[in-house]
Amino acid sequence: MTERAAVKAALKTQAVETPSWAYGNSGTRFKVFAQQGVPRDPREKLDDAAKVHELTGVAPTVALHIPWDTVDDYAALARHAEDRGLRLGAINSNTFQDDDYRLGSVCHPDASVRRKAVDHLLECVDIMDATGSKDLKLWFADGTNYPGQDDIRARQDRLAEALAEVYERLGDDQRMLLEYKLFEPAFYTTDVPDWGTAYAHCLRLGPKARVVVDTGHHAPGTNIEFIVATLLREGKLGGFDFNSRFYADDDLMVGAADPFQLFRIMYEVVRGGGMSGDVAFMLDQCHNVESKIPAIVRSVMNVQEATAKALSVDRDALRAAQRDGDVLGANSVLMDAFSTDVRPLLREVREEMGLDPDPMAAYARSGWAEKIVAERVGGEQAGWGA
Ligand code: PSV
Ligand code: MN
Ligand code: MN
Repeated sequence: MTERAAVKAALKTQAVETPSWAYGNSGTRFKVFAQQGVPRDPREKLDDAAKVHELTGVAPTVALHIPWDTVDDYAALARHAEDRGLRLGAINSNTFQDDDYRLGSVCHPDASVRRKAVDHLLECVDIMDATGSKDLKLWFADGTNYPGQDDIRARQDRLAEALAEVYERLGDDQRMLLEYKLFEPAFYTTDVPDWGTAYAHCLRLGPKARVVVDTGHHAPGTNIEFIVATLLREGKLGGFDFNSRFYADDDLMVGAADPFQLFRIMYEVVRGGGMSGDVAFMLDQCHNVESKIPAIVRSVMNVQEATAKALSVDRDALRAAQRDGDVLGANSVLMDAFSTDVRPLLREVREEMGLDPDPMAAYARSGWAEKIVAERVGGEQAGWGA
């Protein structure tokens, strides 16, 4: 296989998971702008996700969020997905929306609230059994706002205890993906604030527990690719929640704010053997002012572009320059790959997959946007949170 053919083959097998909540209305704490044609239930979200997969060919799974995507029959929902060429992906838990969780969920000082939270996580594993989902994705809003509010160390003990109970419940092929976030909604301490804390818990739990890197969850200036390299080296990178940020947890389209950072991350993924299928490439975005489906298509394409550039790095030349201590030469090798226009290559990849080479234009021509606006009348639109 030529190098170009190998790059194309890798791009054809890469899978990007789209989040059910990105198809619904979302906003800031100031306002949610409703858009016409937005899904009213989980099935309609899957219908939109199927469109994204049809256009890109590389978005075969959809992450669910419970209870936002609650249905009576999860096996039937999985069949609805299958009928559209999709599978259900990670199950995201939600222990941050009930009044009971004012002081936390699995880290709450009151054992009865912790019990409620753990029961929800166990229910999520039941749902995974019904949907065939492999990953349980955990993000906790737990934390404190004021020094002294609660015992930092005791909260870690409660967290460890809760995670251990859920870990025990996982099936052989199921994984627990633990996501960290620097701050928000808590402003003084967050109970899983960084990759080190997530890693320490995952290490204790065992091989089925891995860390999720949400690209919007770090302090400004954090070298995310270093974290990626380290987690991959330790066999503990479970996946990504891809999005862009200019300031904090902005949840913008991935690759929009800093395509160079996305390339650097993808280079470490490629370098560290992360293209094997073990690392989940998920999107975690909210589209507030832009149209949902084309925004998700754009994000999928941005991941592909960064991946294509990362796969195109001349690794022999890079190794040689690094070995020779050729600082500028090594940097040039990497920059050459980043500066390459990979869009023609991706157009070829899509044509070889029987797809339109330009998914954005194909969506605009498809009539889907007009169809959902005409058909999805009445009922309540789904939002980030319902
Ligand atoms: C909240 O910060 C958040 O954006 C996390 O990144 C989760 O992955 C996502 O919501 C869904 O719960
Ligand atoms: Mn996330
Ligand atoms: Mn987030």
